[in-house]
Amino acid sequence: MIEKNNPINTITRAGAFQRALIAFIITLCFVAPALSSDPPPLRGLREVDNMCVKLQGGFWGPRLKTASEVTIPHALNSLEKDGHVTNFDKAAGIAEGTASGHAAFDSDLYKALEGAMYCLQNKPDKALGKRADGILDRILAAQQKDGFLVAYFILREQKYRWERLRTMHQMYNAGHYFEMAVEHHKVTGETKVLNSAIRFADHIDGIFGPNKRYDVDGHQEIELALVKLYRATGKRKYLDLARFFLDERGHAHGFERKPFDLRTPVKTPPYEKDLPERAKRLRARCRQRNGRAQDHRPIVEEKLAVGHAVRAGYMYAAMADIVRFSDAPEYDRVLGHLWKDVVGRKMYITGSVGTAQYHDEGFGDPYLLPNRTYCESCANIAHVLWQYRMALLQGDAKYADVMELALYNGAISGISIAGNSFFYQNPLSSKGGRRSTWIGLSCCPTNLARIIPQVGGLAYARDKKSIYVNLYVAGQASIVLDGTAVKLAQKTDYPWNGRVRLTVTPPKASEFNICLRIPGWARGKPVPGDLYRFGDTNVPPAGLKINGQAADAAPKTDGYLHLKRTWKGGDIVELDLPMPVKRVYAHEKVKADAGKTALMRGPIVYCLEAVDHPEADLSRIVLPPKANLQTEHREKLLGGVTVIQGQALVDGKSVKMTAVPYYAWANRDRGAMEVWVNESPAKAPAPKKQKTSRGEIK
Ligand code: FUB
Ligand code: ZN
Repeated sequence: MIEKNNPINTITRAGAFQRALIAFIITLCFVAPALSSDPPPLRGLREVDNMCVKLQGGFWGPRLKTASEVTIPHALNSLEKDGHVTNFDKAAGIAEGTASGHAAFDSDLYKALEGAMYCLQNKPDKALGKRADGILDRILAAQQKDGFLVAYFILREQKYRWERLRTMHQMYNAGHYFEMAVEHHKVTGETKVLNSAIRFADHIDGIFGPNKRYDVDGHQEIELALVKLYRATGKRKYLDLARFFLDERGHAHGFERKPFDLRTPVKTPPYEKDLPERAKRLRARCRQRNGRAQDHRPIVEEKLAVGHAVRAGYMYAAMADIVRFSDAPEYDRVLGHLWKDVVGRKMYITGSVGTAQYHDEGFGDPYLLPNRTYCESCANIAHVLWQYRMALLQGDAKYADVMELALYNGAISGISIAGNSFFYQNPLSSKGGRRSTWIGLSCCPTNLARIIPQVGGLAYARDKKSIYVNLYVAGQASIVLDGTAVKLAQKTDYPWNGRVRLTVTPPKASEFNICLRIPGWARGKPVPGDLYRFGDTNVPPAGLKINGQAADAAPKTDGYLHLKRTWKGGDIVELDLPMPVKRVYAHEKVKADAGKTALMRGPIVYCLEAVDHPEADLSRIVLPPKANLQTEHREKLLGGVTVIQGQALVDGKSVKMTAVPYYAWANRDRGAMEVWVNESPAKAPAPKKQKTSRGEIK
């Protein structure tokens, strides 16, 4: 497999003397696909695809290298070992035996392959390309004549392919297949996988929809994937099907659409009548608790974020896409309520979500945010993907603020610095955690394998006349504005300091806007809303220079600094976002954080680890309000991090306190960890142990 479609790779390989030619190629690369099959949104901003961004050096460059050299190969090895790939061989009839694992096994493989595609978009890698291609051929061989492709059902329950949708993840598998297929097509230009995805999507479209069968999957994912498929093919029916699956939630589904009525009796489907009693009870509980799958009332009537946090995140992401690509003001309104509920009442300072209070891997009650919590890696990743789409939809920096917070903290805490071990849960307080090298239910490892290599695609946005810089990431981008490709190079050590140098190279001098996000933390707020606040809201103002001349760095009310001018090749923008250490306090209704503070610097949330405090019990450490805090960058620690140090107290005695980035915890000796630190000796009551659906959190 070759990465022939990647324009950035083309740029890198070519010599400087070819610049004019490259500009031409870039224009062709970007304008052609945009005109043929990627319909522009009706509202909001457009993406700058991962294909058009190359992250190099800085924070993400080494992480991308780890993703392609360690995480993806490790994931593929583990998936092969656990039978995810041989399931397809069996389904194709070239190996013997029945399906291994659970019904969602296919999706894990698709996510790891999707991660491989993002890696290839960033950098050609023959070996990885070849390996992925080999696996893809084995998947393709299993596809049924009518397009159906779920190994578990092909092997075990052909008759019941589209039954038990609440629990069996048929469409969840399909969605992950579509997402991967679209990325495969982008990077290879080949159509074999995309065509297979289209056949599967057409098969589904033939069964579900208005005047066909009215039903939905228990685990949302296919909705956002169908939007991607619509954009890759230009076929409107996939967008309509995505909308159908969203609109259909909350109705008494089955074979006809019923008006929403909570009292509608839940019937046991005939094929479940022979199940053992326990399984019957479980299924019934699943059906009754449809809030778990956001299926308890129609979306347009929803005001609160409830239920399984991964399903919610993917669903909200799809809703934002639907607003952008079709006319759906009612979804826009609902998204406004949901966003306020999550960001204003149900989110941790790490940007993580999902307390699993109701044993459903889901959202809990407002302000009930215990620090020994669940916060599944997948939920935090889904949250990033939702906020990314909100940023595109609304063009307001506050959404990218939350995306950044969740990305740098709650999402990447799920993976070790070495890239080969993973957390399923991401608590903010622990007696000692260790990431697992693999998890049989590998939704989280494979989600981590796909989120890191797609960070380039989250960094920018555009409209006809503006480039939006949402993430400060070292590397290059090629951004099409009104038919012209502008090259943008970023140099930065962000998030370790806030200095960013941008070199702007349009093919010829032209007028457009560059909109730089001035993060909330640089404007005195750790998050939009009042769930968390800085103790000291004064932040030194951002500095800005254009071609060495100081310029006004005040953002507009949308949180962006709008730089409108005639840009010419080699123009340089220097942004300086001062990054003092900040103490964060939670809203008084968050009882778990009463009397405590968290430390934040830039977008990074810190924690204390036992390994840095061998003499002290972390829960007894008190950081007095006036304690002086210093920072030091340590290149050799935890892959290179800035630590925060100061004098704290333990039982009245002074001790040295060292805080490290939360995402980097549990990469050294196993021991306790706390994000929230006491500010006074009066301790908050010990958090209650919580049981979750995946066992007890210690
Ligand atoms: O069910 C598929 C995935 O497994 C979910 O998204 C995770 O929460 C885990 O239950
Ligand atoms: Zn997961």
